[in-house]
Amino acid sequence: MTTAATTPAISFTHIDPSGPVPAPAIGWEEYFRTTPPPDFLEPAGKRVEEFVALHAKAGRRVVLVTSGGTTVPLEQNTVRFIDNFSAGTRGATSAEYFIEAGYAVIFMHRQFSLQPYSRHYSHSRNCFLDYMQEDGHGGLIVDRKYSDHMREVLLKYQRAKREHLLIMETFVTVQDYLFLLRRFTTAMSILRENAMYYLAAAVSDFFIPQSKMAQHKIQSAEGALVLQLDQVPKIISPLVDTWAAKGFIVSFKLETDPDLLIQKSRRSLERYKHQLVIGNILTTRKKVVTFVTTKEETKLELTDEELRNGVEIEERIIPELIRRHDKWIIQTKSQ
Ligand code: 9Z3
Repeated sequence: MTTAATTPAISFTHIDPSGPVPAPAIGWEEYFRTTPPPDFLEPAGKRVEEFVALHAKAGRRVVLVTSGGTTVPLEQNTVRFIDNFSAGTRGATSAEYFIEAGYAVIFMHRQFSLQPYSRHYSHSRNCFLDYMQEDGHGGLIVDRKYSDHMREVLLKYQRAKREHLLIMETFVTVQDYLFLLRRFTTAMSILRENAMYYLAAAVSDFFIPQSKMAQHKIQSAEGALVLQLDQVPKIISPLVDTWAAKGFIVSFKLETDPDLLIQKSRRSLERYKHQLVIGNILTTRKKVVTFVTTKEETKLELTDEELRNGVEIEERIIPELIRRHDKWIIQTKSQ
């Protein structure tokens, strides 16, 4: 991080219309020109390139799953940041179903958010020690009441590892996310229509550009802090037009107001011209999602009983997506 310190960005114009006029959103080219890349970008990019080459050779489909929320740092030496909601359940669960269906998965996730396979245990109310027991001979075993389920998860996890079907890379800030997304999608472009992009991460719409960010911890001596955030460049645009040539692109739209969901999903499709938006409402996201294309809407919904029995909506989302990806491949190849 090299940019010089400036006064922290101030004024939140949604609340204070009489405040300073916000800067127009910068384009993605300017964003990448003026923002230093994270120092882990290249090693991560190389690992993903190798992963893609391995699966391209095997003729296997590869899906990039983004998962978890991005942070927006307020200071270059970051003490405070704004966070985006997301536990990473959608992404981690979907990754497992993709692998089961034969895809290789690039799991690009927020550090410490849920991960495939370990998700079954990591955010449980149990401490990991609760799953264990002494075996009476000085060793440890898994408590009998958990072992059937744990064996099932373990076997799936071991297969994913043995067959190199999963690579995991992490981001924290929205800046990390944007750089990784460009690097990974560009690396995947050799897969053409065999690639799917499943953008489930909750990405901040607003941020403080490097040039306007305080270098050191913002001091409280001057009283209240008012923030002005710029708009994050719309990254789906170059993703669709350039980076992910011919890939099948699925984005998620998150709303809290059900009246806005379908129209906002449609607008996103019209704007970026990708293949599918999956709309979901914060409070019902585990029970119902709506697939929106320019031609139709399809609702996938679990019953209360299914939810109680532990059915996961991703179990329905992924097969439906694969069906659409199959069609996309046939259609794109015949063009
Ligand atoms: C989603 O809508 C995801 O389904 C959730 C999953 C974040 C709701 P959890 O991780 O939640 O299982 O707890 N992701 C996309 C959110 C987003 O930022 N979408 C942007 C938008 O709505 C467009 S890319 O404008």
